[in-house]
Amino acid sequence: MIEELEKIKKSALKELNSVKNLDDLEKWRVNFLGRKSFLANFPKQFKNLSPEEKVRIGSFYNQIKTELETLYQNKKEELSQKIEVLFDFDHPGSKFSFPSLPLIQTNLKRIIDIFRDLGFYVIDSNYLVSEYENFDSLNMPPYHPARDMWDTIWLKKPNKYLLRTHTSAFQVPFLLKFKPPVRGIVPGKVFRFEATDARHDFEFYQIEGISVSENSNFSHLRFIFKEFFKRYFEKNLEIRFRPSYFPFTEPSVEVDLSCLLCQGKGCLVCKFSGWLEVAGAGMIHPFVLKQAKIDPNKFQGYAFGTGLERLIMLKYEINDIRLLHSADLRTNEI
Ligand code: FA5
Repeated sequence: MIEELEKIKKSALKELNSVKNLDDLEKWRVNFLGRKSFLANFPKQFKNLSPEEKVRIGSFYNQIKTELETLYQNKKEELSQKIEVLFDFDHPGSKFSFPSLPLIQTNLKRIIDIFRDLGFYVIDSNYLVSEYENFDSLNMPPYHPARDMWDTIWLKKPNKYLLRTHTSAFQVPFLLKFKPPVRGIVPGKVFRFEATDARHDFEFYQIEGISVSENSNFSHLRFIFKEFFKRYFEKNLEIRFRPSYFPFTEPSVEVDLSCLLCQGKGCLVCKFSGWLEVAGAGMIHPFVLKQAKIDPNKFQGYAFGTGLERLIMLKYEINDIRLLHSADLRTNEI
């Protein structure tokens, strides 16, 4: 009988070792300590034993039973503290990985690197600017109707301050700080009080480019655009320069790229035109050069402002700009 008890103890310890969760532990309890278990029914054999054997085997039986009950309690406590992580091997789902950096940051960094390679300074700038910086310095006095081209978020206090509607607000501060000949970019967020749709958001990023020297001219601007697009998109895209109007450039153009989302066939993003506007540009107006204390008879230059999200949309074939600012992690897994 002693041998039988030892055998049961051995197999109970062995099985307890492989118990990994509370369900299995309950099965173990029923098997070794439950009403129908060998141990629970063992005392029935005592009636055939002599009084000495009853004492000897009975105390050995009690010792084993107490030991197994204690082990059971300890294991129960240990398993109750563990949070069980179950993995369904039949339906493992798709791999989930956090992007190291969101699309906006990685692409902005790439663009900054391209312009650095093309010989442009990079400067940081403020979101909050004065009315003079955003409008007056750019040839748009208070009565100028062109101010309506930018739906503006004004501050109540201090008044005459606003969230910049475009990075062009930094043309004059940039040129005051760095004297010509100079080339630089001002990347950053801009804000507009406007309704959103697939290609417009109320806050987005622009990259302002400025180049002033004795002979910065329109063909330089075209070259910089072509080179920038080639390096950024890593292929040759069709570029279109369309005559346009900005009070701070003369002549002015809008720059369009063939819509990669629909291969030029027409879609909601390109408003069924086959082209997507990605930048405004032109030769800097003499009025602006004078604000920066630069002699327009001696120096000339070009400027451009391109929208970062529009470029990302084309590169990654994203058909709604709002996805880029949403919390949907799938957008950044591209
Ligand atoms: C401007 O903001 C001018 N400051 C650009 C400029 C700079 C002209 C220097 C001349 C010289 P515009 O409002 O068109 O222009 O915006 C420029 C670019 O920003 C657009 O081509 C587009 O790519 C992007 N953009 C404009 N509005 C939005 C919007 N609501 N959402 C996302 N991107 C926009």
